[in-house]
Amino acid sequence: MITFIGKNQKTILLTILIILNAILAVRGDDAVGIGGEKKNTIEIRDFMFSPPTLTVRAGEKITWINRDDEPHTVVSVGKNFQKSSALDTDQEFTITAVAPGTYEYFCSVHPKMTGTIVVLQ
Ligand SMILES: [Cu+2]
Repeated sequence: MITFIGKNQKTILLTILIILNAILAVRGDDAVGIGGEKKNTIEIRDFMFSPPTLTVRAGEKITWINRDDEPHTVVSVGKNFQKSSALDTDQEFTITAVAPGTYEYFCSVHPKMTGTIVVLQ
């Protein structure tokens, strides 16, 4: 037997999905995209990395996005990951977390801007 989903039910389902996604997004580090892919985003705003410390699991991706009008970079203190180019406004930079550990990074244009990535097993 085939069950049809009415237009209204579809709208309700979609609304629930959007609300669920918003709730998860508020939690910050565990936001799940529509495709179910986990997204770890660090916003660069007002010369700060937000959140300043991000915890992820090995294998996950981390994306920085620059919301300032100034260019910023993402550079690993211990050269543990590839550094970004100078990111312009709304430009993104993504790495994949591989080895568990704690990784400090900074902005080479403004070295007082620092952040930490914690990669769990
Ligand atoms: Cu900067």
